[in-house]
Amino acid sequence: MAEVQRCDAVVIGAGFAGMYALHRLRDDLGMRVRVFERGSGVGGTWYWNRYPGARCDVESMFYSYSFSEELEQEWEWTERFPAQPEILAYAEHVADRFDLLEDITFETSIVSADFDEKSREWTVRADSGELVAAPFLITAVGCLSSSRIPPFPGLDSFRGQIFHTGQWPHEGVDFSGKKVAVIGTGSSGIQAIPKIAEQAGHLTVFQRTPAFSLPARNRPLTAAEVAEFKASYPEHRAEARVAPSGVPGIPPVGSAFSVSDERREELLTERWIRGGTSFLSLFNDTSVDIEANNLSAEYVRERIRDIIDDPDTAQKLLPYDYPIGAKRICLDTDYFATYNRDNVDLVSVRETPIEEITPRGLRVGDTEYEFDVIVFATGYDAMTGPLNAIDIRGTEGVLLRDKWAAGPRTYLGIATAGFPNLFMLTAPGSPSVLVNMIISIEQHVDWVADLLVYLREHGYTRVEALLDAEDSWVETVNEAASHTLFPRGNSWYLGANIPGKPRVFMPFVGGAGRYRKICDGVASADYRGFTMSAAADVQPDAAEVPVRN
Ligand code: N01
Repeated sequence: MAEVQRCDAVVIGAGFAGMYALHRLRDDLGMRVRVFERGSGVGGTWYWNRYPGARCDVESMFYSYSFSEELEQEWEWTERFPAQPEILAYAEHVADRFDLLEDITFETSIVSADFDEKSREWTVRADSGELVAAPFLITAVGCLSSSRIPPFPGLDSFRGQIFHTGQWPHEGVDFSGKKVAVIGTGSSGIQAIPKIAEQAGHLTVFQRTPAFSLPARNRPLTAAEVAEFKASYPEHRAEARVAPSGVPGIPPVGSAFSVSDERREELLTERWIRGGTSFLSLFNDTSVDIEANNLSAEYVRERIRDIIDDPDTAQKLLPYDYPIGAKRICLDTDYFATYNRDNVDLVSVRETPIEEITPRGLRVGDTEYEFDVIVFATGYDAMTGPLNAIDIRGTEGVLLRDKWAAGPRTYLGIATAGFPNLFMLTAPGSPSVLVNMIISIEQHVDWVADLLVYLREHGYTRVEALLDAEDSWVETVNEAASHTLFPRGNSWYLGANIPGKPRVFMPFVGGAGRYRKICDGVASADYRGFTMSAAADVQPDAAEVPVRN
């Protein structure tokens, strides 16, 4: 039996959430923290997603930590939307600058975590066999970190190379002269396809559902605009923290029906030319009214028809299956134009799915396609996948994944009843993936840090979400989504991309600003909805008496 190491908090994951949690808890609260990370470096999503074209769709100046003025002043972003290598370099810089590496154990996955009611400690077990006990467990496992290759028959038989965009080899992939397949046309596929097409001998894209994609219009940032931005960083950050999307935007002009057809076309064109996701927030009813939504959707379809030379290919690429924005909007650079290249073909697998992977390629109906390389851009078991992959056992030995068998249940998207002293950063029930992730992460970590200080000041050693508070929050999250068009897309937000996964809309759609207010309100009401107690409150073998709710 391995010896149990002890510390004050265990953090799982060294992406942006885990790194900031380590810094706050260790450097501001003086806690002894151990972080475990399955990769060999920091950066999370940006460590794994090294596929060609990988780029963030939140602008650089906002997709960065705000906790350190020195950091935000010294780091130089070079492009409007940061590319993966630059974001990874930034994460590595943060790790060095704040001496994070010494407390992170790399290439180590946590396989189980058990809460012991007597000692009020979590004991985590790593795949290395190491055991660590700590009063607090913080998961920073990411929302999109369980990559998924559909279980096609014959997968193992393929004689060429297979890659998933979310597990890209560090040394890169040379597609020169090769026959390449890309399966999947979500954000990852849409970014990778133009880059792969530039290099490959021939590229065949297998598309099941055509996606809405907007031009990113990425460009280098000028020194003058960076300097101007940095001069008023505090104001920009303050705005970002309360903005619905975690990025300050231009306020909507009103309903899509409040302007004439000509004016609407003009406004949509302005946003299309501007690039980025602000196209979707032009009108205040795009995400809630299907008729209004269809006006923006049709504008995008028209642009696709304009761009694609071959009418049959254009027809296949037109997205009609869901309202624009109901699945995560994609941003691209030359995605649609790529289908005008001679070395690119599009195969729709909507009616006739991919039946099997063969030794030479893959088969759709009676047709076998031959490839040297197959790239799976087939997405993730989102949000719950990374948490459910760990055997997390709360009180009475209940497994988190069993508690969540019919869908995730949390209080505020951060805690769950029956799992004391567990904080799940950007978990289901929080805005997370619907807003600027760095804003979500900083808000969660700061909120948890404040709660830990509160516990310490009051001598409490145990904190747990109350079931009533959790039920009511789950209702709030469902209710918020039900007023939008989000449930009409078969998205990973809903778990709809995984056969058999419960169909539950997981993120909170109320926006970053509103959510922050709710969390702050809970904190200032002495953490309403949580029960807390001191160790001395518990008599041996007596039921614990909650001292607060
Ligand atoms: O994954 P996805 P992703 N046969 O799930 C298809 C973030 N991200 O990695 O739509 C054939 O969106 C599937 O088809 P369908 C961002 O939040 C951000 O692209 O289910 N096809 C779909 O086309 C994003 O939303 C950035 O019918 C199959 C694709 O695979 C999230 O990550 C960049 C199939 C999966 O799309 C996930 O994006 C990249 C099958 N059996 C990612 N199974 C930026 O910041 C699945 N598909 C810009």
